[in-house]
Amino acid sequence: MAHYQGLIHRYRDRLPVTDSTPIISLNEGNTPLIELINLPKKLGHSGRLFAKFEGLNPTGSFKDRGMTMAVTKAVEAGSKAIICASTGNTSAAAAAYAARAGITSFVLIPDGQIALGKLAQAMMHGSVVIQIQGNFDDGMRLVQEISADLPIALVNSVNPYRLQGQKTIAFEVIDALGDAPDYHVLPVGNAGNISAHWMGYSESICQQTAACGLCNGQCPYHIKALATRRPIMLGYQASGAAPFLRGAPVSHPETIATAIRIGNPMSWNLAWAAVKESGGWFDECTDTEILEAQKLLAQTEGVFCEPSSATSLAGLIKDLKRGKIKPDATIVATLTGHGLKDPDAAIAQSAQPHRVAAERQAIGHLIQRYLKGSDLK
Ligand code: AN7
Repeated sequence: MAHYQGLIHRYRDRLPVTDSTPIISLNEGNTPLIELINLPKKLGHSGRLFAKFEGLNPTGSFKDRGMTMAVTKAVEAGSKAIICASTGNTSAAAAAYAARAGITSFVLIPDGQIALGKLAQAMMHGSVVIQIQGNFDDGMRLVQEISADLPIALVNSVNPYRLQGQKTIAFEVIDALGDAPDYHVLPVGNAGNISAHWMGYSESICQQTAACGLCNGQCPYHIKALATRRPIMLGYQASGAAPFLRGAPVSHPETIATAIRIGNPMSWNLAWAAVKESGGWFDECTDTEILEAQKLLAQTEGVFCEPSSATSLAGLIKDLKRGKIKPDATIVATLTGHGLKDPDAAIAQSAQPHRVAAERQAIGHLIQRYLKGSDLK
């Protein structure tokens, strides 16, 4: 089997690169599509439910897909430095890919509002970490101004190469399932990812839709097409940071899911187009619902994602209960980041460790109480 060398290598015929493009990669992509087996039963869902676990990318989030493209193109264009605003994961990815490329990265993060693992990554990879007394939206405005004045490449998702890289998630899902699922659900913050998913799915179907029905699937376009259809796209936001539900930017976004604590999404129009063209919708989840979904997934399936990522599952659970999604549908949920990114969120909501003497008897007693199914369980 050929050595997997990252998503640009794998999908280069569908990405804006040439043979001379210097590819900056950490072998990102090719993440597992894990079929959930216990949750569907619990939720009364007879169809198949898959988690596309993006937490298993090199820096632990889907941002690596976009960053390999953005940094590759920045280096190709001769940039010696990159800059981004971030709620954490973009800065971790920017820091790592800049290190790989041997260039400088500047990251603007909201003071005290990013998960510990992400901060550790940006610092460890040698990024210039700038904590601003403001939120992500303030940072976004600032990096746009700064990158317009200075010779620094902006690598937020307003950089079109970011979405180019991120669209490959749709290719992988189609490769794994043989076609698009019925529904694709994901969390929405700055809204680049839902836009990129839709781009990937749209590029995978027959491009000659006007001719459809005339060729019996035999025309060159149909033969080239990788999927026969596109999924219905469902985008879920945290209630305190839900501009797509309010119909306008939110000036003081608040949520425990700090990755999606964003009030003024950059890909507003693209995300609306994805949802409308696909026949989908946006909805919102409370912080309580998000954390419950995170824990449910961790404890029933063994999959540990960060709170923001669990928003996709929290929304899905609500829509399944309400009967808005067909009970036999094939569903893919993108789990955007790894649970290890945010240890504080996990520890705060879990059963705390037992503190006992380092003695066999004390530990034996404790274990016996669990085995008897006492109130501890
Ligand atoms: C885990 O890192 O915006 O809707 O600056 O880290 O494409 O913004 C992160 C976003 C979902 C939302 N899940 O994706 C950043 C940043 C996780 C995230 C999102 C983010 P978009």
